[in-house]
Amino acid sequence: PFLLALLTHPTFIEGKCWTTFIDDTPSLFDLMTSQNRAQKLLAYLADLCVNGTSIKGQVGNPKLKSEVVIPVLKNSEGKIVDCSKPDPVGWRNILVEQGPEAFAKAVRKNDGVLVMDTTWRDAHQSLLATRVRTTDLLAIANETSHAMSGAFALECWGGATFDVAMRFLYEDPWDRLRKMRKAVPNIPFQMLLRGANGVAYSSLPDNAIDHFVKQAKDNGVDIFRVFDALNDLDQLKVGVDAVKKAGGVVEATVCYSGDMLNPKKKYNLEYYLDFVDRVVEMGTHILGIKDMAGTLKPAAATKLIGAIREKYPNLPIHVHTHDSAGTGVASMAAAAEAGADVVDVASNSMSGMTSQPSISALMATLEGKLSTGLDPALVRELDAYWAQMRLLYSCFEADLKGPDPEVFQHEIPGGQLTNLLFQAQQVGLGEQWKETKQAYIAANQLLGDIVKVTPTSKVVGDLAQFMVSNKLSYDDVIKQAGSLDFPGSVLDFFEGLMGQPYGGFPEPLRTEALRGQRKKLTERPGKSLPPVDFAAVRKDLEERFGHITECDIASYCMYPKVFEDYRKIVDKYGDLSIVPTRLFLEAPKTDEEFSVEIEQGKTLILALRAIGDLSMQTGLREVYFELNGEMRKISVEDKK
Ligand code: 3PY
Ligand code: ZN
Repeated sequence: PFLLALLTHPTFIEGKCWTTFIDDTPSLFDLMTSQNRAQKLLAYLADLCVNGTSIKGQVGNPKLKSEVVIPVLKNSEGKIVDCSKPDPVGWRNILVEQGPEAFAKAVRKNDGVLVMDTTWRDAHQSLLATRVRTTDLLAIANETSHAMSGAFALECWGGATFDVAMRFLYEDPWDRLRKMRKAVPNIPFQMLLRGANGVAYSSLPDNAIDHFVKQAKDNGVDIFRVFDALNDLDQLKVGVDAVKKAGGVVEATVCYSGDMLNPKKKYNLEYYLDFVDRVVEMGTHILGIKDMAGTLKPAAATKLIGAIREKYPNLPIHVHTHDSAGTGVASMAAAAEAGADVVDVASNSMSGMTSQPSISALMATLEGKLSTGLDPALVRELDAYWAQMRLLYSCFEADLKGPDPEVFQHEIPGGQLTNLLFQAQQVGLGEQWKETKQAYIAANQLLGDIVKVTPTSKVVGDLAQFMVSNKLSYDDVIKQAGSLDFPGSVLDFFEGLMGQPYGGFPEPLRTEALRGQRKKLTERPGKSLPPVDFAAVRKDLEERFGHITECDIASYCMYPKVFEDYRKIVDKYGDLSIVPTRLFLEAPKTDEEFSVEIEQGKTLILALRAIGDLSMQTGLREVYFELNGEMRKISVEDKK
């Protein structure tokens, strides 16, 4: 690339090159960098043309064929809102100026009910396999900062978005966070933190959690919803303490499981009230109630939130649900009327079923009773964008057809339900899907009716799939436990690597499954993990990858292999987050012109001109692009 930059430089072409020309012409290096970038981008596109998509989970191509249109926002009075800059007004101002305690007090004092919009995190995690890319969030950021300026928060980071960004979208999650923060300075950002697991699937050393949370806070996260997948308070505390140290808003969270209205169920009102007492002792700014499967029925919401509100009049309460059964709007309305300060919703086109309930439906339900502080017209206008995104990302849809109250029986969390359904659809959705749901119920009973959310929901799901593929009933598992080759996640759970379940582990199943080959932890796993030596990690990564930031170190500690693979992809293809989504997922048509802004003010005009024949000797094909008027040839291995 440097030689190309030199040879194409006008001074060189004119033959006026002098001996110190290279040293005196730093722009050559910029030119080299952009030519290098262009070359890497062409390498990605050429591979897409020859081998098709490499994005896991993609079935077919985006349904959206036209350019994405950014809606012009018109408020309820018919006035057009100027969205050329972000809105300066919002709840974040109180937080930044007065700190977390004052923010929490102001939230509690607010009349009406606030909403958190989950569209940028849980909604697409639950409906579109977490595949929404940074570029598509930034494209609507200014409009969002205006339309949602009265929102409690945007949930936009953490959960599965962290590893999916690197693993499947070839993006840096930290870069996403910084860019979103810059584009939306007025609305608080919330992330989902899996307690002592950070954003991973098992426990990390405590200092890795502290380090991760500090980077998250410094790069733009304001509010941390901290949960533990077994409601294990020791595990939860690791996350809570990390957020306190980093100066963030703590939303310590209880996971709602089962059905509180059913007296035969394990998790009842006493259980939740006791948990809340402990969380209040631990010190939290806000109480989170996380109904990850959507089994919190409206009457249960009234009872649970009503009881907590009575006991803790000053504690801000924030409720989360999934709309799998179709009861989400009613449950969130009931929660709000029982005294919740904040409830979770998503943009209409990104709501419903395994996602959060619809924002406009909730606002209409509460009309005349409780105000959300949002303009319904602006909220709807914003959704015109998300309707297009749903088509753009159609190739990741699990294609749910309607709400299904069967969730009250199987209790599968929203995100996992879409995942399991997607897998079942790939093999025809017949008997096997029914069997998987039945097996999930049996697996949960075998494991002791545990709280099911990442990562424990995976344990139940893995055991269910193991039972289906080996044709094992509940009784078969009990009888044959000593000789079955259980999935790794089940053994991890039995070992205690995910914490301690309420009511203890099921015996003798645990002992028989572990067969003395693994320990039985009685304390949280992080207690016995050696702390991370950050200096050594930095040295190792710098030797292998060159420039390394604190955020890179945090990524590596969370997901070593995923980070390494991601850096290799970036080395090969450059920063792919700048590529428009349709082009990222679908090969361009021959002679179709498209543009990519590789850096501010530097746009490449591209067209695919031809794909050559396969060379039998080399296994390569040549792909011809026109780039800013010049022909470029890229050789690609044909993997098909
Ligand atoms: C996650 O942990 O990613 C979740 O969304 C759990 O509900
Ligand atoms: Zn959720």
